[in-house]
Amino acid sequence: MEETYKSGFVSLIGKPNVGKSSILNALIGEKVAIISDKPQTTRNRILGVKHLPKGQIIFVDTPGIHFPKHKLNEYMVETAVRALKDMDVVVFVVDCKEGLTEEDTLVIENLKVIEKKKPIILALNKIDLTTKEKALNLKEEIENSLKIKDFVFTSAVTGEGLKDLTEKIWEYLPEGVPFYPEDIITDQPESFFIAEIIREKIFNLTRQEIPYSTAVIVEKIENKNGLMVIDAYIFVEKSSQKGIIIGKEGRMLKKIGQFAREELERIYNKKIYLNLWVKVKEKWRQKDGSLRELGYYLKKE
Ligand SMILES: Nc1nc2c(ncn2[C@@H]2O[C@H](COP(=O)(O)OP(=O)(O)O)[C@@H](O)[C@H]2O)c(=O)[nH]1
Ligand SMILES: [Mg+2]
Repeated sequence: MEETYKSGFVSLIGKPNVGKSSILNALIGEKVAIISDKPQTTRNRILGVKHLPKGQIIFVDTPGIHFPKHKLNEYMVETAVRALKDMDVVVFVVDCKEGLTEEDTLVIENLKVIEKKKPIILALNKIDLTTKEKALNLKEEIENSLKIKDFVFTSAVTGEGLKDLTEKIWEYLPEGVPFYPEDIITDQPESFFIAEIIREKIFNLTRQEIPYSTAVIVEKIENKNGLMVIDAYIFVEKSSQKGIIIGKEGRMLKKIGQFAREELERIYNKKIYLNLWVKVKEKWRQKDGSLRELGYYLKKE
């Protein structure tokens, strides 16, 4: 019998830093979402389309579910929780090196609401860092409080289990039509993606409150004679942070710009000129108006 075409939405859900975005990129085979070794890197819903011969899996990467301290974090958690609705399959990602934490329990509470309605597949990620025995203990612990359909050991770093994960998702994917054309792997505008790459460099290069107090907006992209000219603003919450982002003799800003430019040149295969400015937007993480200006808002349901 000929296999019918399947398509559906699959969200990657979990606490911060378990490897959701890394799994998304590894599954798609291209960088769609930014990654860092710090929690709360992802702030928005990030879509990645995996095209298969007989179907399409539309992955929805989400911010980690955590206990929010700022309005920005409330937005992030709400974004993740909303991504549980209208999904065909949910992939619950845990870090099996770390084991079960309070934040995982918070994720489980949110998943309990949908456990009867939607198939949940558990991804025991970072399996390269621990033993399968430990990972299975974690799985059992989770199964005490949550109904899962299946599980898989994964490593976004070595690629272990990713094919397995795709096959398990496939089993639960409904019949459907393609939602996106073959050449589309994400729905993010170029300006958003470039801003994310810049934000990733800030996450990787700065410490403590700095990455969390930073937002990036790409104001202008101009393509001329094979050159891409980008104007972008980095927003921080106070002037002391502006000083840190700029750095001694402008060295930090230069480094952020250089790392972002180098990666963007590789991605777009073009020469890039990146203009960066740093601006203070007082306490932007706490203010509805500022969050909206920076693109962190949800439509009313
Ligand atoms: N060793 C190892 N590290 C991983 C794996 N998956 C993700 N990471 C690392 O974990 C950190 C958080 O990854 P990220 O994808 O940003 O997590 P997210 O917050 O859940 O999206 C990064 O430093 C990744 O390189 C994995 O399977 N094995
Ligand atoms: Mg992420």
